[in-house]
Amino acid sequence: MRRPAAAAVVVAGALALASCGGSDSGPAELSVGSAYMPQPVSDMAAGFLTITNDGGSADRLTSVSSDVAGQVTVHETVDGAMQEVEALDIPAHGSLVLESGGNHLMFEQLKRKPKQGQKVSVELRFAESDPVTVEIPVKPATYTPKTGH
Ligand SMILES: [Cu+2]
Repeated sequence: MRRPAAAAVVVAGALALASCGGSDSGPAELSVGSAYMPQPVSDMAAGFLTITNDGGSADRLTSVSSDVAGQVTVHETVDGAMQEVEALDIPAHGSLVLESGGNHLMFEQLKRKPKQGQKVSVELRFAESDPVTVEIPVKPATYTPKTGH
Protein backbone atom coordinates (compact mmCIF):
# COMPACT_ATOMS: atom_id res chain seq x y z
CA MET A 1 0.00 0.00 0.00
CA ARG A 2 2.70 2.51 0.92
CA ARG A 3 5.25 1.76 -1.76
CA PRO A 4 3.51 3.51 -4.65
CA ALA A 5 3.15 6.67 -2.58
CA ALA A 6 6.83 6.70 -1.61
CA ALA A 7 7.89 6.23 -5.22
CA ALA A 8 5.72 9.14 -6.28
CA VAL A 9 7.39 11.41 -3.74
CA VAL A 10 10.86 10.50 -4.99
CA VAL A 11 9.92 11.27 -8.58
CA ALA A 12 8.43 14.60 -7.62
CA GLY A 13 11.59 15.50 -5.76
CA ALA A 14 13.75 14.67 -8.74
CA LEU A 15 11.61 16.82 -11.01
CA ALA A 16 11.80 19.75 -8.61
CA LEU A 17 15.60 19.56 -8.55
CA ALA A 18 15.82 19.38 -12.32
CA SER A 19 13.51 22.32 -12.84
CA CYS A 20 15.48 24.68 -10.63
CA GLY A 21 18.79 23.81 -12.22
CA GLY A 22 20.06 21.67 -9.37
CA SER A 23 20.64 23.88 -6.36
CA ASP A 24 23.46 21.65 -5.15
CA SER A 25 25.64 22.02 -8.25
CA GLY A 26 25.28 25.71 -9.01
CA PRO A 27 28.22 28.06 -9.50
CA ALA A 28 30.44 29.27 -6.68
CA GLU A 29 28.89 32.10 -4.63
CA LEU A 30 31.71 33.90 -2.88
CA SER A 31 31.68 36.41 -0.07
CA VAL A 32 34.59 37.88 1.87
CA GLY A 33 34.70 38.54 5.60
CA SER A 34 37.00 38.94 8.62
CA ALA A 35 39.50 40.93 6.55
CA TYR A 36 42.32 42.91 8.17
CA MET A 37 45.90 44.02 7.63
CA PRO A 38 48.23 44.45 10.59
CA GLN A 39 49.92 47.86 10.24
CA PRO A 40 53.17 47.01 8.46
CA VAL A 41 56.47 47.45 10.29
CA SER A 42 58.64 46.95 7.21
CA ASP A 43 58.28 47.38 3.45
CA MET A 44 56.02 44.34 3.34
CA ALA A 45 52.57 43.77 4.76
CA ALA A 46 50.40 40.76 5.39
CA GLY A 47 46.65 40.47 4.87
CA PHE A 48 44.11 38.07 6.28
CA LEU A 49 40.53 37.28 5.33
CA THR A 50 38.01 34.49 4.94
CA ILE A 51 36.34 33.66 1.62
CA THR A 52 33.06 31.81 2.06
CA ASN A 53 31.54 29.82 -0.79
CA ASP A 54 27.78 29.28 -0.52
CA GLY A 55 27.60 27.78 -4.00
CA GLY A 56 27.71 24.18 -5.16
CA SER A 57 30.95 24.46 -7.16
CA ALA A 58 34.49 24.86 -5.93
CA ASP A 59 36.58 27.83 -7.02
CA ARG A 60 40.17 28.96 -6.65
CA LEU A 61 41.79 32.19 -5.53
CA THR A 62 44.27 32.74 -8.35
CA SER A 63 45.65 36.26 -8.01
CA VAL A 64 45.43 39.42 -5.95
CA SER A 65 46.30 43.06 -6.53
CA SER A 66 46.16 46.26 -4.49
CA ASP A 67 46.68 49.96 -5.08
CA VAL A 68 49.20 50.13 -2.20
CA ALA A 69 51.52 47.38 -3.39
CA GLY A 70 53.51 46.69 -6.51
CA GLN A 71 52.84 43.03 -6.04
CA VAL A 72 50.52 40.90 -3.93
CA THR A 73 51.19 37.19 -3.63
CA VAL A 74 49.34 34.36 -1.94
CA HIS A 75 51.34 32.45 0.67
CA GLU A 76 50.79 29.34 2.68
CA THR A 77 52.67 28.38 5.81
CA VAL A 78 54.20 24.91 6.02
CA ASP A 79 56.07 23.90 9.17
CA GLY A 80 56.39 27.53 10.18
CA ALA A 81 57.90 28.66 6.88
CA MET A 82 55.89 30.59 4.33
CA GLN A 83 55.98 29.91 0.65
CA GLU A 84 54.21 31.34 -2.37
CA VAL A 85 51.46 29.28 -3.99
CA GLU A 86 49.87 29.51 -7.43
CA ALA A 87 46.34 29.34 -6.09
CA LEU A 88 44.27 28.29 -3.09
CA ASP A 89 41.13 26.15 -3.25
CA ILE A 90 37.75 27.42 -2.08
CA PRO A 91 35.61 24.29 -1.60
CA ALA A 92 31.92 24.17 -2.49
CA HIS A 93 29.75 24.94 0.55
CA GLY A 94 32.97 25.71 2.42
CA SER A 95 35.49 28.43 3.01
CA LEU A 96 39.08 29.42 2.49
CA VAL A 97 40.60 30.89 5.64
CA LEU A 98 43.63 33.17 5.54
CA GLU A 99 44.76 33.70 9.12
CA SER A 100 47.82 34.53 11.13
CA GLY A 101 50.20 31.59 11.12
CA GLY A 102 48.56 30.05 8.06
CA ASN A 103 47.57 31.14 4.59
CA HIS A 104 47.92 34.88 4.00
CA LEU A 105 48.26 37.62 1.43
CA MET A 106 51.69 39.19 1.08
CA PHE A 107 51.90 42.82 -0.01
CA GLU A 108 55.31 43.63 -1.46
CA GLN A 109 56.88 46.77 -2.93
CA LEU A 110 54.61 48.98 -0.81
CA LYS A 111 53.92 52.35 -2.45
CA ARG A 112 52.88 53.80 0.90
CA LYS A 113 52.75 52.44 4.42
CA PRO A 114 49.15 51.81 5.43
CA LYS A 115 48.41 53.18 8.90
CA GLN A 116 46.06 51.90 11.55
CA GLY A 117 42.53 53.15 10.87
CA GLN A 118 43.04 53.38 7.11
CA LYS A 119 41.66 50.98 4.56
CA VAL A 120 43.44 49.20 1.76
CA SER A 121 41.63 48.33 -1.45
CA VAL A 122 42.32 44.81 -2.64
CA GLU A 123 41.06 43.00 -5.72
CA LEU A 124 40.71 39.22 -5.48
CA ARG A 125 40.56 37.23 -8.70
CA PHE A 126 39.30 33.70 -9.11
CA ALA A 127 39.42 30.82 -11.58
CA GLU A 128 35.65 30.89 -12.12
CA SER A 129 33.93 33.75 -10.29
CA ASP A 130 34.07 37.44 -11.13
CA PRO A 131 36.70 39.51 -9.29
CA VAL A 132 35.79 40.81 -5.84
CA THR A 133 37.09 44.11 -4.45
CA VAL A 134 37.34 44.43 -0.68
CA GLU A 135 38.34 47.33 1.56
CA ILE A 136 40.63 45.82 4.18
CA PRO A 137 40.89 47.78 7.45
CA VAL A 138 44.38 48.34 8.85
CA LYS A 139 44.74 47.17 12.45
CA PRO A 140 47.53 47.76 14.99
CA ALA A 141 50.76 45.98 14.17
CA THR A 142 50.28 43.86 17.27
CA TYR A 143 46.74 42.86 16.28
CA THR A 144 48.06 39.53 15.07
CA PRO A 145 49.88 37.40 17.63
CA LYS A 146 52.40 36.19 15.05
CA THR A 147 54.39 38.80 13.11
CA GLY A 148 57.02 36.67 11.41
CA HIS A 149 57.02 39.04 8.48
CU1 LIG B 1 54.20 35.55 3.56
